[in-house]
Amino acid sequence: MDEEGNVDAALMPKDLTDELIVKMYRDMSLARAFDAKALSLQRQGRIVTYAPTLGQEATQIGSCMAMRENDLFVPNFRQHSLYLLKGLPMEKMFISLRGYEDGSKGPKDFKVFPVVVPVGSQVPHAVGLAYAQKYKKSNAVVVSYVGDGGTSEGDFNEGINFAGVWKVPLVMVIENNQWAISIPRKNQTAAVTLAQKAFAAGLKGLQVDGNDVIAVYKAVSDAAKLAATGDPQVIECVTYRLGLHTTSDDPLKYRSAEETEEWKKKDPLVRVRKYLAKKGLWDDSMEQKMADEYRALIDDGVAKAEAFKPDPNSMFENIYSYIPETLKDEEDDAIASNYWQV
Ligand SMILES: Cc1ncc(C[n+]2csc(CCOP(=O)(O)OP(=O)(O)O)c2C)c(N)n1
Ligand SMILES: [Mg+2]
Repeated sequence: MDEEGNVDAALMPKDLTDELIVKMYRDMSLARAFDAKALSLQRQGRIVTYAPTLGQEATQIGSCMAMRENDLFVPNFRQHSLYLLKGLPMEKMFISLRGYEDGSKGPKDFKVFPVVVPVGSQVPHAVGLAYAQKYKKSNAVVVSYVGDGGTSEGDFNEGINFAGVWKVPLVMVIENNQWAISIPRKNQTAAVTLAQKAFAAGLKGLQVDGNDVIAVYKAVSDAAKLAATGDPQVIECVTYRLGLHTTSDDPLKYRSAEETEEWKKKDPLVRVRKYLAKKGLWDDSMEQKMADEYRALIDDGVAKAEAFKPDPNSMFENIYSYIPETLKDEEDDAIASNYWQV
């Protein structure tokens, strides 16, 4: 799909109905509305540091929609939309962003792993999880995400190397948003593409327009089918981080406003909306209705998250599978001192 919303009909995935494309647009819009709210709350001191997804919605929603119900997701720290799409309630999104682990606990059989911050460290986990699917003879495929910067890490290269040797059901999505904080793509690697890093590990690598939700959907659907047969795949989605690295960052210190303006012309939402409008599937009143619906959903989530009172003892959970003696002593002291009762 080009920037004017024109699609090459010969390349259109057969299973992609108009209804699904409307869903894609709605999901991308929810991701963007959530993102705007999170940024605003951080600026008011109501949530902790936040890594925006602005501009990267097609990569995330297209890849997520391409996977089947029982497939598993191993993100890094920027794929907030996966949690929303896979069923994490809105209030939990904000509870998590307010710093409470309770927000990461999804519904039963939740398919998305928690956020990880050490860059690249999710890749060996994803490969191990994919190996476990093969071992258990489950037909689930694992999709994992890494940034352009993350592909320079040992973890990424070690991970895909083992994926090739073990022939695991893995789709590795490289979310190439052109920047790793202040390091531009051209200073990240001399490799012509990031997709080609797959070849050294014996995997297939494909580069796709990461701002074209239909292209991402097609590439990841095809890759998932191959991965399920023990043929792991790497997909590089070429996109752009329109916003800040995180709320602790000021991109104007290291990149030009002109560059960002150029990428705004490739906005992944605008082209889908143009496509739908041309087909008579979307109009201004639907846009307004959706915006009102999402505002209510998000405001309700924020209100519930701000009313949430964490159990102070929960800070001792989720670290070990059991509580070691030393930590137990600290927990006992904390309970005895009642120090959180202020
Ligand atoms: C091992 C490690 N080194 C450095 C950092 C600090 N850091 C956080 S995000 C980031 C850049 C990541 O860039 P990229 O992989 O392109 O992902 P993006 O943030 O662009 O989504 C860095 C250097 C970290 N979290 N972990
Ligand atoms: Mg990046």
